[in-house]
Amino acid sequence: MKSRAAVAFEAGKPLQIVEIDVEPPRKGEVLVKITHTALCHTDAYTLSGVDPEGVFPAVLGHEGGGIVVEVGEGVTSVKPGDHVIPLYTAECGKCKFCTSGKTNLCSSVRETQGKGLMPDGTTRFSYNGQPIYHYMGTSTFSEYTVVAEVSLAKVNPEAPLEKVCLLGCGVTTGIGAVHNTAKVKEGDTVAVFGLGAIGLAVIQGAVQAKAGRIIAIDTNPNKFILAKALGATDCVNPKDHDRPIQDVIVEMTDGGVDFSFECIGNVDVMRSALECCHKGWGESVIIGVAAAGQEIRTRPFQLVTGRVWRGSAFGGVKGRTQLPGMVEQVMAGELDLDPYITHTLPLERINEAFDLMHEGKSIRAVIHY
Ligand code: NAD
Ligand code: AHE
Ligand code: ZN
Repeated sequence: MKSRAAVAFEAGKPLQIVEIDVEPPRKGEVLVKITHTALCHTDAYTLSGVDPEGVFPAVLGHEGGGIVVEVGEGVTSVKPGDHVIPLYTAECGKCKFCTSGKTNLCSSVRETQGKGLMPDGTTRFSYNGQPIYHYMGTSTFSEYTVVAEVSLAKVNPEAPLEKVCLLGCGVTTGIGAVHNTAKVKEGDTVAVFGLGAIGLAVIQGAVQAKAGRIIAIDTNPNKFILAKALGATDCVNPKDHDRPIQDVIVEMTDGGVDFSFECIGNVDVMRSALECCHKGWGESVIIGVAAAGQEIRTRPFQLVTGRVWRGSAFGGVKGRTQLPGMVEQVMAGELDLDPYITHTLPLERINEAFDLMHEGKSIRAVIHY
């Protein structure tokens, strides 16, 4: 079939809106009509060319929602008409990782996913007879995409896909990192570095956990308005200080925070996030993605004296098990996604959405087909 898609033909170049060919789903695969997709900074990271797993030409996009059109052989958990959120972190329920009870990092399709291929090692997309690669197992920048069954969360069909598509990455990642990775408790002090969708979702999660103090840090002061509205108690701009930001936070908090979250992808900020943690127990969670070749540094004494460095992927959330419940929270008014949606644009204007992100003017731009 034909599908409108925004294709990344080359690293560092704008996407091109073209009509691609999409093959039917094979065994264990599902054809999904994407109705909405948002952009995440990770899409921009891969498009920039520094992602070691970035292959071109590709259909990017990993924060979407849609409707099942057709299922391949053996698919039993979804059927045509079901509403779904594609998952870049699959959940097969059977692999060593899924059965460990320790992680959400399912291994079932991860290897081929990282090469831009479906689990059988081939691609379902082509343009003028040339193969186009998949991305993160989701490729939501195509109106029709093929996704592995294990990479689909079936959600309430009454839920607004133009909003719950955000649960495909950013909001789930931030909220999940607070509850599943850090396990923030009532009264804890939290520092959040970077106030895009991920950092704002960390704030929302910290409020849910009844954190005592939530310190929001960004070099763009325009981000403080929403951070405060979502529950940040203090806002700090590193540009307002002529000493390391970790020193400022340590002074503000009588020795450091209980938890910090790096939501930027900047290895220098990752160091600040670790070093603003309290001696003896403070924990820092890296969420931001930094390119291959980048390395984190700190004096080992920081760890010897009790600080802990962790990382979090998709907020530690098991998508097929947990996303339906998060969608219900949205339906019940317990989780508000509206503040994140700063722009809504048709697919044809997706490059403007990337510009808005780079200019720091958007939190999430939702693209509709
Ligand atoms: P974003 O671009 O919308 O937000 C980043 C924010 O960081 C912006 O507000 C920017 O002003 C701020 N910032 C930039 N440099 C700064 C600095 N030196 N000090 C303080 N603030 C600074 O990005 P996003 O979509 O929210 O994504 C954030 C990061 O999280 C990206 O690296 C993305 O790839 C990553 N990410 C990781 C996961 C995961 O599962 N680990 C999931 C989603 C996104
Ligand atoms: N290909 C990238 C991977 C970067 C990365 O860490 N991705 C996050 C999700 S970012 C979503 O916006 C993740 O889940 N990582 C775990 C995984 O299995 O990929 C690179 O830099 O190599
Ligand atoms: Zn993302």
